Amino acid sequence: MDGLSSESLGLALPPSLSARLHGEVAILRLSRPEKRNALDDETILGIEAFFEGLPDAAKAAIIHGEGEHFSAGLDLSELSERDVAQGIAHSRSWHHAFERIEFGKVPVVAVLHGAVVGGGLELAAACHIRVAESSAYYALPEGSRGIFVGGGGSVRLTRLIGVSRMMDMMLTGRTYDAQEGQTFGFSHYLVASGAGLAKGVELATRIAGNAPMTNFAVTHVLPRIAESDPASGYITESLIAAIAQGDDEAKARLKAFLEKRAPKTLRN
Ligand code: 1HE
Repeated sequence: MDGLSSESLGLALPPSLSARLHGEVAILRLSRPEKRNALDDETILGIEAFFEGLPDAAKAAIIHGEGEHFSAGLDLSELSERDVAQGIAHSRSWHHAFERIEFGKVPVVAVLHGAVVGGGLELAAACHIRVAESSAYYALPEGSRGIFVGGGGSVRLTRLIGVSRMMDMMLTGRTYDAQEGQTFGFSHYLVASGAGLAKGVELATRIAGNAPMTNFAVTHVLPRIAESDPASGYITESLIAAIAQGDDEAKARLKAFLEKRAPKTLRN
């Protein structure tokens, strides 16, 4: 994948991150393999800056990790000296950064391999699509470290795998492998070791080809509808459906289908 043509994004990022633009897909790589892509403050701010600063040319994004692991989670070496107020501020800084992913400019695909643990799993949960390689495994070692999740996991992971499964992971230190992760909803796609980035690029390129209003509706509106009461959900659905279908892009795509110029929806 490194051989693919791509250009630098020109963003000022810390050395723990690197970014490039491949076609319409912006690719962010966690580049601190010597520390297993542990997430220190600088990296979290860099992730926020990347998603905030995405150029208009980027229509989808990917986040993946260099080395043997996606991410070992929170950089534990930064943790020991924080008092309570600093702890709250730290957790909130992760929330702000990951909101730039979840409710940012473009859909985001996470490509997971090796350790996807603690804050690394919280980061993955903030993305919209997750591709796992067969080497991926998932854990929440916070329990054994005497701490709690702080990067949005209690909201996003409970949505993904349920309170019951998350409780087990945190209380017993249980680890799920890639196959279990696929079954239980951590990942959407499971691929062979080394094939994750290519699959991520394939999916992100397809996503980038959607009408921008559809991508906005799916990433910004759908999750809000899912969490509202049904009556509010139905009316919000009608409104966003009308907005999407009133867009010129939707009209052009429907016309193309009716004139037999668009692909059919076929079985794989
Ligand atoms: C680290 C970290 C880290 C590695 N913070 N430095 N996360 C955890 O509890 C997971 C902790 N890490 C591990 O269990 C292992 O490192 C791994 C299974 C991920 C990888 O093992 P391995 O054998 O490949 O690497 P290693 O020898 O353990 O680590 C290599 C170096 O990375 C080493 O530093 P060195 O200076 O001795 O070479 C490690 O100290 C360093 N390293 N992981 C700091 N996490 C918003 S709240 C979120 C709360 C959490 O995320 S809690 C979960 C934290």
